[in-house]
Amino acid sequence: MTGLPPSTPAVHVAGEVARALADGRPVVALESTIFTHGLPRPRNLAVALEAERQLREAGVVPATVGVHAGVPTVGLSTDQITELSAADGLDKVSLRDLPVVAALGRHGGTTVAATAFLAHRAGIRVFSTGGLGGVHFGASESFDESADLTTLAATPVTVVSAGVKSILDIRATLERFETLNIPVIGYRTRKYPGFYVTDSGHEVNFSVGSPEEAAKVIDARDRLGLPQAVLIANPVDPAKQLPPEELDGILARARAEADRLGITGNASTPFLLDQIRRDTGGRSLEVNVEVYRGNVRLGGEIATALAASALSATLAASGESETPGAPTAPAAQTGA
Ligand code: PSU
Ligand code: MN
Repeated sequence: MTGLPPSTPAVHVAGEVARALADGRPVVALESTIFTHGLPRPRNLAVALEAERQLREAGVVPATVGVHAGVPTVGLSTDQITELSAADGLDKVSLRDLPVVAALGRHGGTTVAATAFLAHRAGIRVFSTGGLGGVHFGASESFDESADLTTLAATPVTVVSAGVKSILDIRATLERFETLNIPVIGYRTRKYPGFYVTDSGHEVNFSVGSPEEAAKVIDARDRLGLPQAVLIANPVDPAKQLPPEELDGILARARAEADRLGITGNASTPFLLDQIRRDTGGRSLEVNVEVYRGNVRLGGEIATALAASALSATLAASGESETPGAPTAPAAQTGA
């Protein structure tokens, strides 16, 4: 693969996404690490395409974000998603990797950090993912803390997740969110979700009860000119979680195996998740998919509420009257 010709835009925004944003219709960004590094094949592709379909059916334009042949892309095509989900040796691209992978013309799956950056740059306000990066156990010695944290402190998007990756030090991560001025808001709960389980055992200080209420918080953040992301923590349905009483044992066994094999750094997440999947006979994978579905749904609802509130603000400013509660998003365009 060669480098980019000088005329190539730094970021490619798909036509469908650009048109929706220009029209004020709802758009939700989706990350690609989830299908390039997070989920096993062939389920990864099915989940990536299902998320896009789910959004379209709700009248929301999906914008899957990734790097294709060196082009940071907001709104990968179905062919590109298919190609990235099957590619071997593809890079996991956090924000610091973005210029390198772009310059070298490589393919990459973007993490929460890189996806949030690209989504915001394209003008997308809402991003749905599974679990965020955060503070690893032993970080006070290893310094292993995800760049998701510092990036979210400087990127005013909204990220819907089911908490942080299950293998992380959740208490320490919540402390870092506080230090970095990143609001963490439970969706209809004050219990911070634990990704595979509804309740991590940690509390957050606020909750919102509806997509409209979440949209109000986001609008307030924007009016204040604050640069931080708003995190919406959306727990998995309790009926679909992993048995909470089994989780500690599952995590401890996965960690012990990683220690035994000396697996560290960014190889540790894929290894641990795979261990957890084997240990649970595949149940963790089903929960992971369910968690993502719930976050995609809620992201779509929040994006729709934000689009409606922007529309009513525009109507109010132009002196036109607005039918209370009426604005609905026009159907999504399905063309590329
Ligand atoms: N959640 C998972 N698997 C993953 C990730 C999250 O269940 O692979 C990815 C996300 O893209 C997140 C990234 O942004 O891991 C964080 O990785 P790191 O800790 O290396 O920054
Ligand atoms: Mn790390």
